[in-house]
Amino acid sequence: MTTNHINSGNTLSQAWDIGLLNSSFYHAQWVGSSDVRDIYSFTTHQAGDLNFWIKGLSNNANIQLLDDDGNIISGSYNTGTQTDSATFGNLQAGDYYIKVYSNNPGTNYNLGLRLNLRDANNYVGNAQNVGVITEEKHIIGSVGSYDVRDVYRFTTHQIGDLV
Ligand SMILES: [Ca+2]
Ligand SMILES: [Ca+2]
Ligand SMILES: [Ca+2]
Repeated sequence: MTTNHINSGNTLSQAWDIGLLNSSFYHAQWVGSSDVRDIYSFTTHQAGDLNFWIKGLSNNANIQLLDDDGNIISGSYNTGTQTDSATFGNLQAGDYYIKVYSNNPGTNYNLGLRLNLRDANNYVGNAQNVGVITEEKHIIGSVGSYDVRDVYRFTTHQIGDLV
């Protein structure tokens, strides 16, 4: 555990830059009376569901998600040493801040961010529409750790065997 009190930003302009977030980020830090907030900045290039949290608390601290202008768009405010965790669905590509703060004597925290990309067609609701199938059709895509599934939707106008 680090007890470095000042090495993450105290203002938006001094935010600790995480850079491009395309999967997950973990960081251990401290906030409290001598360092009341830690602000991190990050960028996303694709829309996704962002889960963010702080855990391992010995005193209360809270976490907020801020937009590029510093407006609060989500947060978790549990009391005491409970983990604070929140999910912001369908966060659009852009620049954001995470703010961790505490007025208590101080606490270590383990910050976590996880972004599940919605990169095209990962859900039935945003399936890629292949259109009417009347003959053989080939579609090239990829799936993997950043893109765990691709969902396609198609229409048929006559009864047939799907192979
Ligand atoms: Ca700190
Ligand atoms: Ca700080
Ligand atoms: Ca809290």
